Amino acid sequence: MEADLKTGFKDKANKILGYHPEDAKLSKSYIAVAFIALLVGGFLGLLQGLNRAGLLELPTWFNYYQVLTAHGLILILVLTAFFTIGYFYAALSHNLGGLLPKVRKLAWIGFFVKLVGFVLAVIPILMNEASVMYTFYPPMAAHPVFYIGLALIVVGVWLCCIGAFIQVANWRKNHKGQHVPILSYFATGVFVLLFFALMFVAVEVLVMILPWTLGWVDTINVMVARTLFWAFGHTLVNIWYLTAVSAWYVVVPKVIGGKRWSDLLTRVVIIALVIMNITGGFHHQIIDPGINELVKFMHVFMSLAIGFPSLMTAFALFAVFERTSRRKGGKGLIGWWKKMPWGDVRFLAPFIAMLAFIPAGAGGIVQSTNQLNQVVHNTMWVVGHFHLTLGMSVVMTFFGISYWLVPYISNRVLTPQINRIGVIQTWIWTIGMIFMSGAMHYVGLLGSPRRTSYTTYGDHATALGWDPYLMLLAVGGTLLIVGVILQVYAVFNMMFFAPKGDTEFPIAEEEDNATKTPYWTERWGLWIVIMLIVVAMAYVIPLTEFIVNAPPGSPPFKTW
Ligand code: HEM
Ligand SMILES: [Cu+2]
Repeated sequence: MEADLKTGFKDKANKILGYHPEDAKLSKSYIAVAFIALLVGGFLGLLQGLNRAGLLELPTWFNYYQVLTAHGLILILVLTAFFTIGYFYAALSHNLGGLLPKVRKLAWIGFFVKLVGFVLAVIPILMNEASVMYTFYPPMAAHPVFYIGLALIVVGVWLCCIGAFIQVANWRKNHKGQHVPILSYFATGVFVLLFFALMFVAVEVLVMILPWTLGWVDTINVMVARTLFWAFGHTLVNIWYLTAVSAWYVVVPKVIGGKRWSDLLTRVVIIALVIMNITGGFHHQIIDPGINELVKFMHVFMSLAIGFPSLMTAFALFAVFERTSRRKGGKGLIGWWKKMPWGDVRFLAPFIAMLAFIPAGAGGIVQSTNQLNQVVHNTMWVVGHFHLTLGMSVVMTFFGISYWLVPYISNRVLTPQINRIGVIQTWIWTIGMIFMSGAMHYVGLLGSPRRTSYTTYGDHATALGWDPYLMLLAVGGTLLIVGVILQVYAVFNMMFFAPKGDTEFPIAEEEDNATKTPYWTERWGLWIVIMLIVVAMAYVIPLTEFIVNAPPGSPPFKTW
């Protein structure tokens, strides 16, 4: 009887919190994989960092390029995909009254398909049959099993996209005339982008690379393959960004006890990012030959256009900080600064992540500029750039999310001890990344190439001049691995050992006097059509050109 009462009470509490045990299990599995990936990928990163500083020679059976391919793949594909899906599925479940059974099933099938795909991709890497880096540019060719693994990962993510679409469509059918709750609206944007971006890479892998590595065709069109890769890869970058931004807009204001900034502006930012995203791919191919300058210019324009919603975001977020702290009595020009909860990791981590996005975004503008790109292209600068954007802005936001999401899906609470570990972790990660990414940027300007195992080029003076910076890189990397260990410890502690209890899913309310968001923001069909038109504008002409005036195709090469 008492037990009945207890479970009855618990059910009610769960309803209020929107916590569904079956859905929580799904998210927990996704998040667990993400953080195991962080642990493994982080250690591989450390090996690279130590190697680049000349401190560690890697064995022939696990050489630098195997490590590098695995590091890139594990952190770029596994960590981010599993975290994003675990996080947004928790949001969909919480917002939309629990996942539909078939949606949950799709996400589970997707989970295992991705894991199988990942194992298939890793085996050839370990056997030294796939040192093609995570970009797998032809004409470098790996063992076909590597690409079969990648294709399965694509299918697994697609299943999760479809699941999300079914869930949102079902809710909309039952809630005619209502706005999709804001985090689910973000999720919709992210899954729409993923769904379409993956088509490019699916065509690249299934139609071009697999037949070529299986020997069914002799040659491959390298330009088409690279272009398809970056139409996907560039979009993926913005998918990470949009995921982080969702927490900045919706969660952080709640954590600091404030209100959300304009709902309309938030939704417009999402729409803008969805429409303008895919079309920036050529900024990764800015010095590739055979692409008309006008087309390159258009892609650069579209890349920079994304700066606009980013500036709107920056404005909105700082306005929220200021308003909230003034309400709490913060005075003067910067007095509000003191009222922020600096000791709360759920605020501190995403806040520093946001700050990091300022230099990170500036570096991105440098790289999108043709002349400046010539200076930094394929140097360590680029590696510094994406450790700042992805490794800092995005991943540290994910860390910040983990301190409430993991307790929420585990039905446990964040203890002061774990919060303290989180705060320490945040500072270690920040300092480590400043060292590592700073050193990478600078040594890149001095000419040190990316994706190159340690060498002094026969004690050439220029190469010797890189050494002090590469040493700083290794120092940063060592701090980061301490950060990785703390973070992974915190996540698994919160998942399995923290005290039981209910944790809130933090979603900020709108301001009391907020104007009503017009219903046109819900017209996803229209946004997708506009997106496809913009994509066609950017890609139809160059791809036709590459195919009609194709350069000689290339046979596969094993360059390692
Ligand atoms: C312990 C923390 C980390 C360390 C010490 C580390 C170190 C490194 C180093 C030294 C490289 C370089 C090399 C080269 O071009 O030769 C590299 C590449 C890379 N890192 Fe990290 N990293 C860490 C964390 C991360 C994280 C969290 C992410 C993303 C979520 C990430 C993503 C990448 C990617 C995508 C590459 C490029 C691989 C390629 O060029 O093929 N890293 N990392
Ligand atoms: Cu890009």
